[in-house]
Amino acid sequence: MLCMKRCIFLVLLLLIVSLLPVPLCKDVLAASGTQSQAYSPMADPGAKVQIGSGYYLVYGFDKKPKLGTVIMKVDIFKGDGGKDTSFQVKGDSGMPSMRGAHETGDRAFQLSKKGSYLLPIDIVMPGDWEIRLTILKDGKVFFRGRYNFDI
Ligand SMILES: [Cu+2]
Repeated sequence: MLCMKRCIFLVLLLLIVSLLPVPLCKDVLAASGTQSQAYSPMADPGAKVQIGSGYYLVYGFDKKPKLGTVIMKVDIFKGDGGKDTSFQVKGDSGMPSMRGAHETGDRAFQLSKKGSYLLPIDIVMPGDWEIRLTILKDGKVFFRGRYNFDI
């Protein structure tokens, strides 16, 4: 009888131990936030990108991205055409082929007087680049999109 109890205890313990690492790994991956899959590819600079019912954004750069610093600009519009500045915009950038080497982590775009969201992006070497946008409304993620380009 004692042995039976011990066996059941051991089986339960094994089950718990074998199940634990899976959710832990998923949490760590989700927290790193650098997985491209979570970000949908966006249309090219200058084009309308739908970001949810009734809203779209248009993004661009102060010059064609090249080595050095470029300023990224994001304008968010309500369906009727007016700018909406009630969002929070964050940007992460890096090279997909060198994951983790140049990632800046999410940085906040600054709202300009003209109602545009601005963020300097440092392109530090030639190759494949990715900018990942996160748009929040009332502190909740509203949209995630990425722009991939080569320098
Ligand atoms: Cu690199």
